[in-house]
Amino acid sequence: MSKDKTMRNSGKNPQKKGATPNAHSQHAAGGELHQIAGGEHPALTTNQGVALSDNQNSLKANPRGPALLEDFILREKITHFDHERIPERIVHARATGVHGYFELTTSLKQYTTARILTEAGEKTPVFTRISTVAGGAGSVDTPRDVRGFAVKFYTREGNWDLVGNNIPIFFIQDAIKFPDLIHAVKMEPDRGFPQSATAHDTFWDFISLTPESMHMVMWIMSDRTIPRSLRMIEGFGVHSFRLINDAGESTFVKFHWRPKLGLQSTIWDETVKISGADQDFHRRDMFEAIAAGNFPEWEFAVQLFTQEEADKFPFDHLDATKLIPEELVPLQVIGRMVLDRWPNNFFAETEQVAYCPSHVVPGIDFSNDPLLQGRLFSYLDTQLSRLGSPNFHQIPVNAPKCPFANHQRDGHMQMAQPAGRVGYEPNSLSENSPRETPVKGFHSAAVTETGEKGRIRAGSFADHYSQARQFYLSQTTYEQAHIASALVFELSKVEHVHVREAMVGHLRHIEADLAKRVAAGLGFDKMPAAPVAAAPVQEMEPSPALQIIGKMKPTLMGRAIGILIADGSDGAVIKKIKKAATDAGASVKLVAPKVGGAKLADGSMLAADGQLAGTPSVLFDAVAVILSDAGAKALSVEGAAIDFVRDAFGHLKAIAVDKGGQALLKMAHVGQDAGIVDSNDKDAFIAAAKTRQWDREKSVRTLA
Ligand code: HDE
Repeated sequence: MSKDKTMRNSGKNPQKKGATPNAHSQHAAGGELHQIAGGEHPALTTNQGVALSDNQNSLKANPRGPALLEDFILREKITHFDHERIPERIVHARATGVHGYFELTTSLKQYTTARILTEAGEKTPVFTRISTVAGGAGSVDTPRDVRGFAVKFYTREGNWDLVGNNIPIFFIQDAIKFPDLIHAVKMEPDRGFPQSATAHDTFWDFISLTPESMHMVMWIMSDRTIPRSLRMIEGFGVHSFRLINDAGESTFVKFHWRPKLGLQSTIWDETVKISGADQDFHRRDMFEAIAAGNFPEWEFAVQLFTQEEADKFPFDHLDATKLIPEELVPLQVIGRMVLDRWPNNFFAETEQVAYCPSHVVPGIDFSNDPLLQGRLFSYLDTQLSRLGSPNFHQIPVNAPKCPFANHQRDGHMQMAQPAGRVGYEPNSLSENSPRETPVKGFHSAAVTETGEKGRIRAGSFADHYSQARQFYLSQTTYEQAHIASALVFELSKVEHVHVREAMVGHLRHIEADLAKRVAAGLGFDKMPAAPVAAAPVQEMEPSPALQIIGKMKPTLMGRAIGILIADGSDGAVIKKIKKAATDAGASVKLVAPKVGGAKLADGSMLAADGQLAGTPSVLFDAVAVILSDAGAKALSVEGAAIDFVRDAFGHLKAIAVDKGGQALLKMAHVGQDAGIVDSNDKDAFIAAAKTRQWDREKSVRTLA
């Protein structure tokens, strides 16, 4: 074949019968040409609707010659590609977004006019985006980090965005500190790392100089920041908001989301290994759950309180570093959210969705929390730079689902085509142009503001340690140990000794034993000095609702069980365990040295769901190891098999074993305890799998 003789259409990709039509083709102009292409599918066109004859070869002066500038098809395609990325969010770049609905179960009619909170039984569509904070869009799902929990309610009275986190408080009290906080936590600017971890000098330097962060430090060092699944985290609106009723009276409110599957976290060593085994661990978990019809669900609850009640709190509810303990103001469950539809397109929806705390509806209003007040500015501003136009509300995921109309006009990427001469209000020229709604339109709470103008931090914001202490003392001993160990881990990554010392100094105000444990873990031979506290530390009642372990649910719903098998395994035992786990609500995966499966004792082949080296036990909540004696022997020299059982044990998981499984445990030097269960006793295994073997932990690692 001569060099110049080329195959013009090589690489053509015939579309399969019944394949999903390309949604983009809906926008292509109709016409004969577009229908005839290939007979069954729409024509591939340029963005101007011109059908392409060849999508494999650019236009060249001759078959081996230079490309021609005239190739408008190549230029259009490459130019569009070059501009595919938009600036990622400065924070919360990495996320998972899902559609669903909110259903009100109890009316708050006496407190608010907001229809979404008054019509029990009514369903409102939502789009929920759960994110990490510090890492970029391509970072892993599982760093130790706060999770953003943002919900856009498409209500009949306009969009309401509740842009919260999975922790009910925040690092700082005033929005003016936010850029400093974020510059400290993000990758260090000279070296470009770490990408998504808090365990580095600049973060802890800033924190150690910011006593108001100490309560948040307790939360982020707890296992709340290493969740097992996005379906197993709580969400909080954080700030106090106001509800306003039809008499114009306002009541303060805090918003809470509580997961139906209960809270659950991972063990730090497990988290570290998950990051390697599956960078998309949380996104995949959500995707698979939705695909399987296991729709995640949260209760929606409120804490309601008046100004008079707030005046009696031993803290200021306008200070976002404080929470209102459930024991002080109980939660009232008023609704639920179900997430049931994965987006069609990640970029169009999860990336382009634009949340703004300033998006509220009539009947909901803001408090004076200075952090919230700053956020009311920041989000609209950031959407303008991220999405490039004040018309970002026209992007389908952002557009209200109720009618909206005003006289705002033009701008980049204007999609609307308003007709007529009138683009202003008031006017007398247009009968049906939009007008004000004096009574039912948005009204702010009628509050009187007095006092001295200035850059002043309220004295009522001065207590930085009492709730940090309350949080620590409310934890189980296991959780306290995890907090102490996390602090030792994080501060061990800090090069500057004076920063480590300053942090331990703060801990002395929080709890003496915690300070001692961390100091010992860091190898200090004497206790660093405690800084002067701006307000005396108050002794507050412990709040068990702040625990994770106390909020775990004994269930296998939403959990995953891995069964390790090999050639010679007993099929009947595998089947029994699999059925028991599936009946209890778990998803089950078979793991074998080869993904093609294992040849069972009876000679039949059983396909595996995962290959051993790529499917470690960190991906499961409990495991079973079902092996023949020969299978156990063969696996005893496989590092991945040894790690499988050692990690399952080290991460406090239940392990069901038959005789061969027990042999592998022995060869891996894994001990025995109540969490190691005979595979014949399926009930014992299911019961053990519903929890973690907390007592085991002291036998597998030194906790600070
Ligand atoms: Fe945000 N935050 N934030 N934040 N935040 C953003 O807005 C900001 C704060 C939260 O899934 C940005 O659209 C300031 C508290 C979530 O798209 C930006 C302050 C809480 C998300 C911004 C805070 C949050 C963001 C970046 C201090 C919990 C992701 C991209 C006053 C209540 C939303 C964007 C999504 C995102 C600013 C503090 C939650 C820059 C100035 C407190 C869940 O506007």
